[in-house]
Amino acid sequence: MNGYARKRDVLQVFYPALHGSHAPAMDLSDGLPPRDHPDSPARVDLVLEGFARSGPVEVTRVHDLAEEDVRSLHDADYVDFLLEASGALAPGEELLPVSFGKNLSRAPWRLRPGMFAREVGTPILAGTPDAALNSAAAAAAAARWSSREGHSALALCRPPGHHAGRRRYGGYSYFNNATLAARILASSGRTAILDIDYHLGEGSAELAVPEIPYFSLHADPWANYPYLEAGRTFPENSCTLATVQAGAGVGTYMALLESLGQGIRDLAPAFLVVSLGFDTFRGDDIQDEPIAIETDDFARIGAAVARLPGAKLLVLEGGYDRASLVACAENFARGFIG
Ligand code: OKP
Ligand code: ZN
Repeated sequence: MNGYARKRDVLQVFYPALHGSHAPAMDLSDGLPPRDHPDSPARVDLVLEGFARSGPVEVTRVHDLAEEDVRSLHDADYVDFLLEASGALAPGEELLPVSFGKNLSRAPWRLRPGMFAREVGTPILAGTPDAALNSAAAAAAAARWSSREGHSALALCRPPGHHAGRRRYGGYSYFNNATLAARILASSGRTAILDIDYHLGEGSAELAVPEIPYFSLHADPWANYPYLEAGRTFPENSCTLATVQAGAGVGTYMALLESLGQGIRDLAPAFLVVSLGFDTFRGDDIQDEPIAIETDDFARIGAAVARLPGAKLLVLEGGYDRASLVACAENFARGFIG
């Protein structure tokens, strides 16, 4: 059985038509001078091109804004803030937090990012909420299709979502696309999330519930983004977290993935949401502690994911090295198809 588990091996792809309305210019989170923002709109088409090279795809362009779905996952004042703040911005203007962690609910909207933001790498622009709601809509549409058909699908979400918490944005994420997809799928059958982005999706971990457990393989989250504070914990009966040590090669990586996979096999889910990041690639400079995964290695990763139980809902997260994205995605898809 191949990864798509369809009679004709056509991959259903859900493409957020509005993602380009979020195009941040700079990422200030590593200090000055700012670097070009890694989450460029081009990423989506590069990943699509990689999948399309591996075999036939059927692309559905999604135009909706999943506001109702998103409001079922995130707090009302958080969603309201993003919509209100963006509505007041000039074209190209990027709103960033000025100070953090205060109760700023009565402050002017320009000071309110610090209530909800994790860092200064995730700006709000005029087009950000539309793009983020549309990204969530692509995940939701893929989940609804998958729950109806029982087959695997790909949601080309951008902006990503796995760092977004119930009332928190950061790590280029505003709404948690993968968790939303999982909640939708869970009404049709047992569902779990597997996160193989380079980074821990601490938003997904925070939102995990025992009925929809979260499994993640990631670089050390204290030494890499999301740079957890000492002592930070996650719901233990809902999260299985595994760390890839700095410098690890594909052998170590695959062994860790296999052992996480055992936990998923034990659950025998009908649906597996896969938070799929290509930023584990060796050349992706988002990594603070580089690991040695080559473009070819994504074929092994794709094959290992395909062997796990359940229809797979692939939800795009990271992957920023534009020169390698097509190859990483193509190899993943080839391995996944088998
Ligand atoms: C989002 B996703 C490293 C800076 C990291 C933020 C990374 C967000 C990653 N020096 N800045 O998980 O791919
Ligand atoms: Zn990442």
